[in-house]
Order: sequence, then C-alpha cells, then structure tokens
Amino acid sequence: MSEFSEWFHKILEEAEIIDIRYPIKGMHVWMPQGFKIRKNVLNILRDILDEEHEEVLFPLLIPEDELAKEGIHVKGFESEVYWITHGGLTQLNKKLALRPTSETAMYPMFSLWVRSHTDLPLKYYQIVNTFRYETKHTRPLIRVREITTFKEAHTMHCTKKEAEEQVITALELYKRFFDSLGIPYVITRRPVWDKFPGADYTMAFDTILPDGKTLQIGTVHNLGQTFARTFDITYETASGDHEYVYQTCYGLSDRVIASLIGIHGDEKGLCLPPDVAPYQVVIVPIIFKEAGEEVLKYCEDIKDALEKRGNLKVYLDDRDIRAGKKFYEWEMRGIPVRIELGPRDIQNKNMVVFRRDNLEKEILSLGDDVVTPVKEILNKIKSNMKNKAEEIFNQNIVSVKTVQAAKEHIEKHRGIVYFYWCGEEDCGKDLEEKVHVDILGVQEEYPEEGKCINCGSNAKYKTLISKTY
Ligand code: A5A
Ligand code: MG
Ligand code: ZN
Repeated sequence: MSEFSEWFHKILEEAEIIDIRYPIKGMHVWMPQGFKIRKNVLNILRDILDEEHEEVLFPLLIPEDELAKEGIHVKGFESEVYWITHGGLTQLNKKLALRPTSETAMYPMFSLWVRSHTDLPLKYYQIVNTFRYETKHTRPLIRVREITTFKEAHTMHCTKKEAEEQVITALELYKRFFDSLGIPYVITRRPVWDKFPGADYTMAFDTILPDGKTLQIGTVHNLGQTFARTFDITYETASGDHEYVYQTCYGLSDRVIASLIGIHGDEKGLCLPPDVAPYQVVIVPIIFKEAGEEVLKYCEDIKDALEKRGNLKVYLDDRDIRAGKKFYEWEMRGIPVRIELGPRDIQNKNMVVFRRDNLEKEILSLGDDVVTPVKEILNKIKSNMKNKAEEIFNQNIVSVKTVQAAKEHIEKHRGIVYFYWCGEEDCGKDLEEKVHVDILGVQEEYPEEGKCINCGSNAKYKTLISKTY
C-alpha cells in the first residue's frame, strides 16, 4: 500500500467517514460524519443542477432485453453487470440487471415522453446507487462496486449543435461545482479507445491525488443520435417531420468525496472546506472548577449568535474530557474553525480562534459582533484551501519534448505530463506502453509546426498523460 493509500484508509476509519468492513468487496457503509459531508456536497450539486434540470428517480433494475439493445453500450458494460435471476424460489424468465448506469432504464421511457419539438430540450438528472462488478483493484470511494452516490444527468435536444452546446454547459456546471469544493482539475477529450460505450465523444475531468496518480472525477458525454435510434426517441418538427433527438449525459460519483478528502487533508487528518464540513465551527470551553458555568454561558451565547445570525453549523463540545483530546479529534475530523474560550479569555474579553487550514490561532475580541469576523475567517479558509490545492496541482503538470523525458518525469514525480501528439490510435497505444501511463486525453491546441512526440508525424493535439487510478 502506498503512503497515501494508508493515510486514506486510516482517515476514513478514524474520522468516521465510511466503514469498509462490510462483508462484500467494494461495498461500504457511510458513517455519520461521512454522511453529513456527502449530504452537504449533494446540496451544492443539487443547487447547481436544479437551475436547469429536473430531478427524477428510475428503478434500480433493468430488463435484460433493454440493456442489450444498444450493442456498443452493452459490450462496454457486459463484464461489469450484476444480474438478478430469481424472485424468491422462482427463476425469472427475464433476467434483471442492477443498473451500471441508467441509459437503458431511462431511454425507453424517454421515447414515450418526447413528442414534439416544443417538448425539447429536456434535462433530467437522478442521484442513485449503481453497481459495477469492477475487476480492477477496488478502493473505498475511488473504485467501488456499489457506487452509492452516482449523479447522472441526461438531456435531449433537437439539433446536433444544441447537444454540443449542452456539453459546454455541463462542463461549466461541473467547473462551478469543483471550484466550490476547491478541487483542481484538467479537462480533456478522452481518446476514442477510452470514451463512454456508445458515446460520440467523452470529455473528462481529472484531478491529481497526493500520490501523484490522477483520478477521473467526472465525465460529460455527447451521445449523438446513437441511443435515440436504438430506443426510438423521436420528436415532431415544426414542419411535421419526425426526427431523432440528440442526447448528452454526464456523471459524477463518490470519487468527488474521495478527492475532497485526499486533496485537502494533511498529517493531522481531514481538512474540510467550510461549505461541506459537518460543522463549520466547534466551540471548546476551557473549564476550571470555579468558572465552569460562566464559561459555558458565554459559549452558548456564541453558538446561538453563530447559528441564528450567522446561519452556521456549530457544535459546542462540552463533553467531560480533556480539551487536548477534543482539539485532536476535531482537527482530525477537519472542522474548519475551533473557538477556545476559558475564564482568562472572558476576563480579557477575547476568544481564541484556531484555523484548521493553516493551523494558526487568531485572537478575536469578545462582546460586540462575533459573527462577522468568524464568517470572514471561514471565507479566508475557503479561498486559502482552494489556492493551496491549485498551487500544488499546477506544480504537478509539466511539459516535455521527448518520450524519454516523459518516462523519466513520470517515474520520478508522477503527476501529469503533456506534449504534442498526432492523435493516431496506434501511436497513442504505443506511447502508453512505452511510458507505462494512460493518455488522459487531448486539448484543442496545435503547435505551429509541431511534430508528434512519438512518431514524428504532424502533431494535432496537446495531449496529457499520467498514471491513473
Ligand atoms: N451515464 C454516464 C454519465 C456514465 O455512466 N459515465 S461514466 O461511466 O463515466 O461514470 C461517471 C463517473 O462515475 C466517472 O466519471 C467516474 O468519476 C465515476 N465512476 C465510474 N466508475 C466508478 C466506480 N467503480 N467507483 C466510483 N466512481 C466511479
Ligand atoms: Mg469502468
Ligand atoms: Zn504519433
């Protein structure tokens, strides 16, 4: 196990994010702290999506014949599908698949729903669990067999152009989402051999985890008319003709939470952006026998103000254990701000504010307005965390001029390496083998008279490679 993977497992357990001891490989239990983080992340996501999508909920099970209809799609997923064969003692005459993703559950219904061009565009999403019998090494939140938090959006449009524009829109929505979590990313178009089964093309977001390997954290697919033809999703145009719709779909998963934890965490444990932390503030009263009640009263007033006027989530930790133990626990759990308050602070009309992100203490004056300065600190934490993550991320993206240099850099430093490439599949796969990496994808940027780093023919794309999860 790598150092990061050890840290990751330890923190998932100690911070009570998930319990991985559930007796099915790749399937885990969300614990209360983890569940709170997940809920807060989903709130942000729903707020963004609800601006232009509607949320729906489809059944978990997909009939065998529907799943099999789209040939390329089913080929891509056949080795990963879980099957239900029995209802009680009765063998089903039609097997039922646990959805690995919901195209083949949704699109037969879309075919019933879409009638006229006036119905379009339609933009739906659902957040559900999906099942994939992954054969690669499973890892909590990163590669699971029950993806417990699968957000999939599905859109339909009249024209090819509109679908292409929706891809751009989806990328913008995801950028906003990742930005708000301080998760840095690169966006590339996946090579043809790595696109979503059935898609015309796939755009992907990748981030870098602390061990230098990249993690795909979101994908946006332009499906063209492939599924529309298979599932007969047509609309009537203004002139009365019947046309197939153009479709897109885009998805996110538990990996968002994995990267949130991995990217912001440190040797003390979790470090959570204020917007998704279970509590933004924890108050620890420093109690000595004589002054206990007065200190607690002050703490409760602060909690009240922060909650009612500040609309913050606050935990007053008045447990009868050593303050040092509380500090350790809340630091490990990544709570952004800790307020410490004892008799001496009250005397001096001060309170101590500890920032989890930079481990620094500030003294705030007690009395007048505690809400504004605490909110300011939370904002600083948010932007500091984002900047820090981006700085490290950018340091881990470098350009190279030769295959040998790519190989040496990746071996030594991991991260993302980029160069110019011809775009040919044979050359690309040869490159992947030589450098022991994956081609993440390409960006539309041409060198004036550049040559492919590998085969020497004309270069077409800026191309990013890395060791991937
Ligand atoms: N229907 C489309 C959106 C779809 O299924 N796309 S996808 O296959 O690319 O999955 C969407 C996202 O789910 C991926 O970008 C990846 O971030 C995540 N994902 C895929 N398999 C996963 C797994 N086994 N565990 C955790 N996350 C996974
Ligand atoms: Mg897969
Ligand atoms: Zn080439």
